[in-house]
Amino acid sequence: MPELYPEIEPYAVHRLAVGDGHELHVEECGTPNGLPVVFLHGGPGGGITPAYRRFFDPERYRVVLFDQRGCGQSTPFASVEHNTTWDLVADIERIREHLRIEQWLVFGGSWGSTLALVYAEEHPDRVRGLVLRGIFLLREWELDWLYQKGASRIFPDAWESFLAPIPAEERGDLRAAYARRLFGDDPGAAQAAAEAWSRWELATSYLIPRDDEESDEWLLAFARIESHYFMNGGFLDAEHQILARIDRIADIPMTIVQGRYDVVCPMESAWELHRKCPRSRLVVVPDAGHSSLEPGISAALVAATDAFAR
Ligand code: STX
Repeated sequence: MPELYPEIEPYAVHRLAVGDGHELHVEECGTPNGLPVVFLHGGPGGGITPAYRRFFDPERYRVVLFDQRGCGQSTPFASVEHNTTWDLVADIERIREHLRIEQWLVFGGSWGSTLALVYAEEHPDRVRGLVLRGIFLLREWELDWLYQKGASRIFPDAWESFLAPIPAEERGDLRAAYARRLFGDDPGAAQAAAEAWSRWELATSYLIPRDDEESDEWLLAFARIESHYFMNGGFLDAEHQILARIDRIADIPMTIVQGRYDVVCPMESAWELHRKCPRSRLVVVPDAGHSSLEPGISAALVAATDAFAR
């Protein structure tokens, strides 16, 4: 993938106890005295992978990546106890303070864009800039689009597999039907539900289909944590919270990268955010869907972080 920087290993790895029994896996890559950036992954529950280190020039950036509560190498695994948007915002601050960083660039896609915006609105003085991709504002229509009716019309084949674990009489509220299985007392049913849930999202993430090889553990954590957040409106105080508070971050430089054919997070949200932030720059990638690892999206993200570093 020439559009990304070369693979690198972290120069430091931390385990940070953040309270409530949670411990976070935190990595630092690149240059210790470089420009600090924090990477916020998707899902919630998606975790980080080595490819995510490659959006940043390792000679110019000090890159901080971490697995959010309950996923990746953070523990306890797949836990949704004490796991809310506000816990994650507090964790980002704990990481920043632990690493003695005053201000940083905040980089996030999909759910990572949601969390980046909530964090920036709570702590605008800590944010030097925002690079956001596949904008997700966690409103009811965005959840319905992906998990009830909308994306289903574009991917009717994959949708059949998403519906399969749920009997017809429960399909009026698919998120609730899934939550009952993901958090019920039948581990086999929970794992089967997790697979169907997570594979639906992977199937809809790419313009050109890819085969993702995800472990059973990854499928379970991703589905459980997403379900928990989406059954609770992302723990936001109001459905339209992010846009209602957008004036708090009006002066922060923002680049938005959006795939034209993003079916997971349709471009309407990116457009609304751009319209509400007159100083933001919107880069629409004409031949891409949702994933940050699609070539056009990766190239636009690297161009955005390069521009911030200059
Ligand atoms: N979830 C959107 C999201 O953040 C509604 C997301 N979608 N797919 C992903 O994340 C992975 C790339 C982690 C699979």
